[in-house]
Amino acid sequence: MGKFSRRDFLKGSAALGALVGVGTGVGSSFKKTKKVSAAGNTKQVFSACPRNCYDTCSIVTTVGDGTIKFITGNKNCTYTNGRLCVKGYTYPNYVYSPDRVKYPMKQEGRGTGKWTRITWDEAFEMIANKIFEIKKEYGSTLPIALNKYSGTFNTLSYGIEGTLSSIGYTTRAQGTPCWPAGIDSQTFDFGTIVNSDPEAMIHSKYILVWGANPAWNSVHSMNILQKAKENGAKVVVIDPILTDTAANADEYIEIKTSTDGALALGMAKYILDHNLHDMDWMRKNSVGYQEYLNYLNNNITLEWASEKTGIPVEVIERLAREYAAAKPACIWIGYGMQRHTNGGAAVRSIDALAAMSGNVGVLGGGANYAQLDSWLVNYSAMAMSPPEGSGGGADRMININNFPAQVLDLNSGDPNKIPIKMLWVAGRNPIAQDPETSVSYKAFDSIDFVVTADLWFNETVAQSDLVLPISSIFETWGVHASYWHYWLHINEPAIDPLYETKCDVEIAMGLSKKMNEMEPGSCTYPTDRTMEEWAAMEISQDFLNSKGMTSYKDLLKTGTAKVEGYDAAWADGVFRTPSGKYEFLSEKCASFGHHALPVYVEAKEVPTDRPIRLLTPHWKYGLHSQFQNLSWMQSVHNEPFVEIHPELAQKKGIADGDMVKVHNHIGFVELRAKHTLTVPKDAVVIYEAWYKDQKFNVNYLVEATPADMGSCATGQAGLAFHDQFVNIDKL
Ligand SMILES: Nc1nc2c(c(=O)[nH]1)N[C@H]1C(S)=C(S)[C@@H](COP(=O)(O)OP(=O)(O)OC[C@H]3O[C@@H](n4cnc5c(=O)[nH]c(N)nc54)[C@H](O)[C@@H]3O)O[C@H]1N2
Ligand SMILES: Nc1nc2c(c(=O)[nH]1)N[C@H]1C(S)=C(S)[C@@H](COP(=O)(O)OP(=O)(O)OC[C@H]3O[C@@H](n4cnc5c(=O)[nH]c(N)nc54)[C@H](O)[C@@H]3O)O[C@H]1N2
Ligand SMILES: [Mo]
Repeated sequence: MGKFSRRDFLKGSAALGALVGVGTGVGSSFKKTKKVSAAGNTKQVFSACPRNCYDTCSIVTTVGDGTIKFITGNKNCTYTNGRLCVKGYTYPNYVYSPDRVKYPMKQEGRGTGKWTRITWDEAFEMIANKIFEIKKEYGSTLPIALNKYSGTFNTLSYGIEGTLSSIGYTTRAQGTPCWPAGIDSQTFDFGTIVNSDPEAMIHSKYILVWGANPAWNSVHSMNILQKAKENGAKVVVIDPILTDTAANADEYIEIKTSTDGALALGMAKYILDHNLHDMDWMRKNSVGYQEYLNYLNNNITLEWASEKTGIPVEVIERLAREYAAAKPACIWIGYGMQRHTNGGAAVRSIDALAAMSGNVGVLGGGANYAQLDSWLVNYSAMAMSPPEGSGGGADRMININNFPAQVLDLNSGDPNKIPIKMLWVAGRNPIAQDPETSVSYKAFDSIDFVVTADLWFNETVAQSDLVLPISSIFETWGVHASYWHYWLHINEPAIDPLYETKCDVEIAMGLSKKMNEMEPGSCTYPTDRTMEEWAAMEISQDFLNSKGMTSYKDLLKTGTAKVEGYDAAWADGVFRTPSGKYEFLSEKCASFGHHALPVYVEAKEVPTDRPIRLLTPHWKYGLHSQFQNLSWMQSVHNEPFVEIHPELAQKKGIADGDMVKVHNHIGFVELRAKHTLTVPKDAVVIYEAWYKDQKFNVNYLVEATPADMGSCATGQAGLAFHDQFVNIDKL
């Protein structure tokens, strides 16, 4: 058994241990697709989109004469349902983009753009020399850091983790910017995260989309919401922004940012007062319900909830009544709403609302946030152990959500601190995506040697000494799970790797081989396994057995198969908490310094010198820094903008289309203002979008403010991306 707990990398979650509860004995009932077409010399292979996205689509790729002809969604996966998103359909452009990193290259002076092509052998030798030098000087490999996150979630991209473990103990970025506060909440309440199969939302009669924007971030779920509506469900969106999801819903509730806990508690109070709660369910399945009901009785009023949230009392009452009366009613808890200093507490209040109203464990119900139960994979390429007697004793974890500041601290020259001398970046673009961009640049400057493995010359590559060219998913093998739906996909290479690109595991093996040539026995990572062999090792036997399959080759017939048993999460009433019940009162939560009950926690106070809230949610045409670097994007989206309510704009003398400066105590950006009634009057919205060949980066304005929760399940607190405050002035 390797030394990894999956928390080290998989969106940082530790709550993954229990891979139980997967339906067994379910016979395989796939449509057998004919894979090799008779027409001409084209063939079809199954691919999978590896991006960090709810939807994780299964793809059918048509290949002719060794090139990708076209791609489409795989119908065998009823979630993908034969369709891709606007970004996904551009994959052929992505693969054949002239902008790709084609060869290993070294840069003469970081940020100069003076790149010279080198051979793989030279690249591996440079890296190996640096590792040996560090080991000699420090007696351990702790000065080597790995910063890896979500550029790809192909489980076969976790390779460099294994190589680094095979040389000794190193420093790792731990945690996740996505969703940790909510994971902790659900860990305290349910024992871990398990959402009902999103496809089961068609059975809902009432759906609250609470702080999520699937119209942009999970487009395939919109299809399910639409079906639910056709079946008679009402869809209500709760968000400070009138999003495209809200525009497609039956009702939009504008809530004051970071007050969701008050709305959930207010609704629960109404339900309790009107005897609409499910006492039987609570008695049978939960602990601490009496304390929770007392808290509602003694502390919560509808007037208070209305004042906090800005939602009229009558509206809260009606929402509560409708939600409690519709059986079943489902809540989709988004990641956006928990990126706050009280986000974890808010999710606990929403969980409690679902539980007290009898909507947990029922088909079409749930407090659906995320899941990792379907990740029935072996992480074979990363599960390696350090050699006996490795110096350092254990890997050193530093917070991914405050990585630059922590690197600077270690590199401050304090003789008691082991510095970071070498950094390996893969599947990450920290200069673009991390908060406090100015600090990121300084942190990179303080590190001797930076290697980045990527497909593109992104902002982080620009700050590296060496770039290693990565092959796309169409050029390698993969096994892919989602954190939302329950399909497990296999990805077969569609074409040979272009140029001199390699996938992360091939790089891991190549480095191991080089190190052993130079110093025999210095790295125990395998050196000569094929990617197909790794793929064969990756899928768990339990999963194959449950589908009546014997090997990964069976999965290649359909490209995908569903993990069964999750139509209604927690239907068995067996929770993974210490008590085995749903915990309204959680001692574990208290042991992490929070209240044991799902109480209201005040929002972060608005600073008087920067009174305007900055929201930086995710953007429809990009996935973080990805896709937006491609030329096709320029025709639809080529200039950064800030959305501002006309009332606020008028106060500031800002006309629609004016250039403005958005600034605070840590930085500023200059961009064009767009008037819109869809944003709150006390906030401005800048999507965390990226622009080709432009220096614009909204994260110059974003401070590394921790969210309230995350350290229990992911090792580190989340990031309060949406508790940022700025000023705005006309330029
Ligand atoms: N202001 C603000 N900032 C945010 C957020 C926000 O809401 N607001 N959201 C945060 C969230 S939720 C997230 S998840 C992070 C995402 O931050 P990152 O994980 O850094 O995200 P990406 O830009 O998707 O991917 C990083 C890089 O991975 C590369 N890559 C793709 N495939 C591979 C591969 O197979 N191998 C290797 N080695 N590299 C590959 C891509 O080309 C890309 O350059 O951003 C966070 N940043
Ligand atoms: N197209 C596209 N799809 C993506 C991504 C992408 O970058 N682009 N990123 C992927 C990743 S890594 C992630 S983590 C997910 C993110 O998926 P989401 O969490 O859905 O993403 P966000 O857009 O950051 O936030 C969703 C909504 O939360 C709202 N929100 C913010 N604060 C509050 C609050 O206090 N209360 C309430 N009720 N709502 C609030 C925002 O206004 C926003 O509309 O999407 C994934 N899918
Ligand atoms: Mo994310």
